[in-house]
Amino acid sequence: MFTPKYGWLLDDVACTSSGVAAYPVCSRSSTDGLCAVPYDLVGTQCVHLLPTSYNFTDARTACGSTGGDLIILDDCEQYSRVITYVMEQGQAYSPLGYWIGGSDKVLEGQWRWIDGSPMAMGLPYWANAAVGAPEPDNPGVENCLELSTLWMYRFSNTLCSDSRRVICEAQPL
Ligand SMILES: [Ca+2]
Ligand SMILES: [Ca+2]
Repeated sequence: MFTPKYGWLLDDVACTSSGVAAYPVCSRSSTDGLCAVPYDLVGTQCVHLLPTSYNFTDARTACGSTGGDLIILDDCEQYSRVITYVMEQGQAYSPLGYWIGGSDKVLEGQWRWIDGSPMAMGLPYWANAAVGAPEPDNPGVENCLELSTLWMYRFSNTLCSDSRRVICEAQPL
């Protein structure tokens, strides 16, 4: 039968009591797997949505000011988790899309992540609409990568000068 000793809801002992070896509720020593504010842990990545829109270059700078950079989505499971997170977080907004960390600015048609790694093309990442050309389209014109809300959060290239909301990624602590 439960009998509080100190008037608390749980029958615990004071943190200062002698003879108590370790009480996790009294101290927290590990931050493994957690993310620095304002980032949230989403699967294996620390993710943060910026509250306002920027062009692609300014989006990278804005992510940098929060300790990260544009997110890299090169794993399909993680891509799915982040989409779910964005849909949950972005309900109050009606954006056209979100910048993520890829472009073909260096060499037209050669899509790369901002860490220099090559990007997978086609499905399941890139949008392939029933009308018009599949993404990426408009060669030489659209050189920056967004998750398009018009295309169910699939990849689309668009003008780097366009204004989009932003998904930032930071390294876990
Ligand atoms: Ca291009
Ligand atoms: Ca496009």
